Amino acid sequence: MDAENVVVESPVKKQRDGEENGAKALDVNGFGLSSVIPGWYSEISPMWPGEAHSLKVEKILFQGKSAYQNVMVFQSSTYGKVLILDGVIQLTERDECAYQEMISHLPLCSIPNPKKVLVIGGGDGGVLREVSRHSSVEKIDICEIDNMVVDVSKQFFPDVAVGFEDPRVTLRIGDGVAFLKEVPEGTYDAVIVDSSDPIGPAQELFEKPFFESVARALRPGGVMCTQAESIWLHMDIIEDIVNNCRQIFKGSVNYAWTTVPTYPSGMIGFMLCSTAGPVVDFKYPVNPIDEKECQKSVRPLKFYNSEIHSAAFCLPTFAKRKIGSKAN
Ligand code: SPM
Repeated sequence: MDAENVVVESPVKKQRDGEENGAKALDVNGFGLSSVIPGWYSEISPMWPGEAHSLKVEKILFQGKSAYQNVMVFQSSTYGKVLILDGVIQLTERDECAYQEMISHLPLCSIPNPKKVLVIGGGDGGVLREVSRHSSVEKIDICEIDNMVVDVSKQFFPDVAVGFEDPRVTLRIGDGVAFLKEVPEGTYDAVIVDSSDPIGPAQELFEKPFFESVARALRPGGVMCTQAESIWLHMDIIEDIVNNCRQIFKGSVNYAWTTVPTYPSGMIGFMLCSTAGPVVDFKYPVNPIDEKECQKSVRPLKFYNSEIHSAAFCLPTFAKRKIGSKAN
């Protein structure tokens, strides 16, 4: 497939900008024209109205439709291969480290000796790759709803999907919400929720009943880390998440963030919470990753280190005013 104009509209169930539908948001000049440059992929969605990050497309490698979403992979000219779900960039080969390493090591380096870890979503395998670096971990369960994401990642992103090769990993294809309801109370030391945005198949992963199930599945002093959107774009969503987590998790509740150049606004946040029990101070990692352990792994860390761990919890003033007072 040659690179032509690539515009994929996101199916949005929950409008947050008052537009009636995605098409209206695309009609930027009254003539039904979008601001797409031929041969470029532009990420246009009512979730980030008025802006669209673009990447030059060298070649479209895969386009498919699963039972849940549209799946696309293309070769970009500057960020390597790119995985798109329902028109939204999930990862690029160049900057995926900044997301996968942080969503995994922020929680796992915050508690001593994590042994049992659950990943919800994360079907590309990148979080598994990172969790596998921890030698204390004995069991890694993953529940991903969409088998096509797993297959496409194994085919096009071997350095990411390598996470599935660890013998400690058990993959279940299914609904993470339903899976968690069946998990015996207190099973996991850590639950990592690597979801897409709160539209389409991931919507329930941002709602209160889901966080209640996560808290139930954790042992006392266990930790959750979930994708928690951008302070530049989605303060309303973040405030909802913080309010819900504050009510449910009786230990610590903190927001951290990382830079991801190919995500809208160039950053994305994480909500880190712990259940009542041994105190977890997320800002100061008690379980640093051993350099030697990392060298044994598939590749050295590219982004995470103990300094950036603590720095990730420093918030700009406007965000501190909104969420800092509610978190701790
Ligand atoms: N393992 C990588 C999967 C990535 N999951 C999160 C993707 C989020 C994409 N949207 C970012 C929008 C930021 N507001």
